[in-house]
Amino acid sequence: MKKRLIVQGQLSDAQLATLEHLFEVTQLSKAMSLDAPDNRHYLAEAHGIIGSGLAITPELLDAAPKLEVISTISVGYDNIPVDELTRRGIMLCNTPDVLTETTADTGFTLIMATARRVVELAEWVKAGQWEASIGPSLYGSDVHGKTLGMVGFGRIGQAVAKRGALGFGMKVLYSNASPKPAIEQQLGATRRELDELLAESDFVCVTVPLTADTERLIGDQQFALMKRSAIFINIARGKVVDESALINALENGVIKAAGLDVFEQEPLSASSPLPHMPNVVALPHIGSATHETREAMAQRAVDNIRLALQGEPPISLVNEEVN
Ligand code: 8YV
Repeated sequence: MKKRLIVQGQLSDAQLATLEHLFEVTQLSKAMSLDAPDNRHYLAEAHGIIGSGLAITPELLDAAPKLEVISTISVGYDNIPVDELTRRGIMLCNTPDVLTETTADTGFTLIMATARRVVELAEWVKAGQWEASIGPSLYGSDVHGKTLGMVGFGRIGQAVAKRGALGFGMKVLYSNASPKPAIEQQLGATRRELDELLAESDFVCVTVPLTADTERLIGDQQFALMKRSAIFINIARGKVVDESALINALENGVIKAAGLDVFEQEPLSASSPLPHMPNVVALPHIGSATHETREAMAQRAVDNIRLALQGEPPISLVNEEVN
């Protein structure tokens, strides 16, 4: 008998066909909660779940006693209780590597867009105010040659730093739990304590995963350490930052500007002042959202779940102790 799986995310027709060939597939809309009463019978029989933004809780796992693997179409898995999965012998697979360069491109887009005030100026042009938009009050800041402080220096952090150091001649500082000697040498980067990095950087770019240790890592105290000319970039998770402290810092000139792809609450609440601030560029969490990369992420997730359910090692297994 074919194993059963639930799909709750964007797969191409070919990817879906691969899975349907091997498994009994149930597709659920993203709008529908996985453990809604109508879905309980699918959960009860499911051996695998594949999707993005999956809301996984211990209660949902209780309702899915046959579950062997969850394959998330994302590199981050802060929405999934990994320890709980491990305890139950359920594999968790994610999609690292394939989104690194695209997400780093997004980070650099935000660096450039905030520094050169691209969105603000484009609005002036759109409004037919060309003349008004070219005075010194709307000049930007240079990016090349400045100091880029990376908070977190994993795959994505290093890829942003490469762009800065090799493409823009930036001096790179990084804070990370462990030193990264090879890339330090390649980029001439220096590891710093977080406080020192914040004080010295012109651009502070956050790429740490959201964990109990990094939740609200950046708050009032940290913004106060930054230069008043500092530009703050977040392409990690909104909850790494105390968002009211960020709003306060932007409103009161504690820092100059922010480029944000992620927010404490997503979708961003309509009452948030952030997207309306002239010194903010706010994006709707599109770090990895290109056709090529989303396709590659979905393919990785399909390969992971296929291998896991066929008893072979998946390509990217988060909780290796389960296998
Ligand atoms: C995802 C992301 O696409 O991979 C991640 O962790 O943040 C994005 O690339 C997003 O989480 C939607 O699933």
